[in-house]
Amino acid sequence: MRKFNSILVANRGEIAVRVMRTAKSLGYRTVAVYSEADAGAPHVAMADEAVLIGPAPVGQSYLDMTRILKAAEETGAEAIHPGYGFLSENAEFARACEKAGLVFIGPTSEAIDLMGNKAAAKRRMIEAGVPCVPGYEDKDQSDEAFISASEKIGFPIMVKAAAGGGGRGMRLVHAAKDLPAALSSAKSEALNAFGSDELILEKAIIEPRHVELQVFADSHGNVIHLGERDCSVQRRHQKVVEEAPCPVMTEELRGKMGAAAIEAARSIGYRGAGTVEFLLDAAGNFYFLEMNTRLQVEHPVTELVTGLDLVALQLKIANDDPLGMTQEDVRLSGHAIEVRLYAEDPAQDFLPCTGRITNWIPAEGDDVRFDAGIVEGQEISPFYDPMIAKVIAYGESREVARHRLIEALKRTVLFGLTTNRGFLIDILAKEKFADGGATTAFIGEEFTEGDLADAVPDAPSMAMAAVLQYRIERDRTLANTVFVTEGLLDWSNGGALITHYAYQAGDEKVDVAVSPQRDGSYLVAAGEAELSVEVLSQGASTALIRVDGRRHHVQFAAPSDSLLEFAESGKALRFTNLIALAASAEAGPAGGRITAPMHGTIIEVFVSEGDQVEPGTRLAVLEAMKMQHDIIAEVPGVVQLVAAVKAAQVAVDALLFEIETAAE
Ligand code: MV4
Repeated sequence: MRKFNSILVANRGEIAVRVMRTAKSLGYRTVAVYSEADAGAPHVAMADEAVLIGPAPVGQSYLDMTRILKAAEETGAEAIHPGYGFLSENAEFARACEKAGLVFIGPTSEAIDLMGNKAAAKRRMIEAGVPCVPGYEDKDQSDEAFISASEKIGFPIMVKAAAGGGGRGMRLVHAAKDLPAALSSAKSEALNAFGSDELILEKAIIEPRHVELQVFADSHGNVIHLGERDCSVQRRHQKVVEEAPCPVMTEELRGKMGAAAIEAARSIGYRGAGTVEFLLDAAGNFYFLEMNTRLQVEHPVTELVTGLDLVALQLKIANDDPLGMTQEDVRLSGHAIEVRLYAEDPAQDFLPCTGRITNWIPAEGDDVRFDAGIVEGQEISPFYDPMIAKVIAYGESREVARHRLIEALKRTVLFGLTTNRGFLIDILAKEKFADGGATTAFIGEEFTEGDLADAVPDAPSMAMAAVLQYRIERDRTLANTVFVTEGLLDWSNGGALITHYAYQAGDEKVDVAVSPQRDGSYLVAAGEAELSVEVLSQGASTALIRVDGRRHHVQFAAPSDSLLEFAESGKALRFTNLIALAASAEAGPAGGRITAPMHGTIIEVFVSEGDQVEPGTRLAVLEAMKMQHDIIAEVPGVVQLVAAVKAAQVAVDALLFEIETAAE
């Protein structure tokens, strides 16, 4: 008999979907919890039961233990899987589950507490003989204690928040004279961010790799590792690319790191899935950094190289069953690489982007896996992490996996908002990455601001965009016409008709003139250039187009009369026909739901929830197409929802405000 037969997943997005996939396949009843913003989300549709736990903000929904425990009680759920983030590493939540008679699918609250403090964790790991970075992690937090420790450690030194993670409260100090200032600023940042100003010191490892070992421990004393993941490619302490195995791993080093990771888990009586993070230096020395007491975002690369289902293993352990396998049973084969596809704008310092995903056709294949928590038409809201999907490719070799991943990213249809897709392709294509030489310094070294800036469209792209816009308009017009003679589709009796489009290209406005030819091709004048364009095939969102003899596989979407979204090889361009835009500028949408009229950046927000507004009240300013646009209330009422966030990127049609009109 199993200890539990129903599982509440206390999470959202791709990880909630991922956990339920395995739970369902093993015959568990699944319960989703969701916020008002997620009513249409796939994790809700997928679950056997779903409970609305509150409004969009996480403090009132996914982070609210009381509401989640109440949902479990109401639905009779017997176990809770926390996913990652939210309550997954919250010892208090693990305790509360236990107290409520629920199985928490994760480690004990004691293990979470211990690993939640870097100083305590390091002291235990040193005791257990796990290699740690030389440093200082004692209770004495006086400047004198830190200064005298720094003399023994030697510079450069990393100052880190004991309660922290993700680089917050972290300072790199090169010389003794800079230490006191770094200590005081790190203390106040740590206190602010984590509610504790406890610090540790570590010798700074130069250009390390981030290599983490996946471990599993059951309640019968069995501990195994499933090899490593290299997560060195990060941006501001956010992982961007993860892979297994690590490109510079050897059998011997894996044996040593694996033994250290197993010892780390065994020495604290760990149970469940855990990840032991190490820094690996250029000489092959490795140092324990911290242990994550949850299933990680990047677990799929381990699944692909081991052939194991990590969520299934978690469920087995939570049922108090033995792992049923030994270290010798773990076989690593091939290579897997994962990238995190985000709704964010690399050209605007990676600002998150909110709005609707209007087109989403993932290029799935045998060795390509998409872990997505979104469906076409869904809104990426400002309330949660803007990750769209994880894209993971497997190959017999690293090179095969890398090329499969690039192709999958290129062939995926994705429109509606700005994403980091082009940036991901650029990373995967860099020689340094292809050679397996990327360390934690990779992105900083390989990408300048210029590399990340918006590409200025070239003449062939403008020509293809204009022809596509022309054909979409033509087909719409013809749909209302009774008789069509094939050969006359593009041809009027009076001779060639020329249709003009005006596109913004960098700082310039370019006139693009499309003239259909008798043979079905198009002659296009784009600024100074003259091009011959043939549409060889055209589907709903893809086309094969020949421009001056060169073939282009492109993707497109036309969400409105003026806008054509266009992508080639994963590089997205947005063509707004300024002529059509001017014509439609007056006809704004009426009513209480205020959406963004075009893609842009919110410069200012003037109202808060509960404010009374009148027709004409300025709600916000949107900067788009190098101009500022006032967002104006059109009905009197009370502001019910403010989704517009100052400095945030928004896509066309993204919800900005909801105004409840006064009752009659
Ligand atoms: C370090 C380090 C060098 N030496 N500690 C960054 C976040 C946190 N997880 C640990 N981090 C680092 N700790 C010592 N003693 C360099 C980093 C680091 C880093 C680590 C992993 C991946 C990317 C990184 C980027 C910058 C710095």
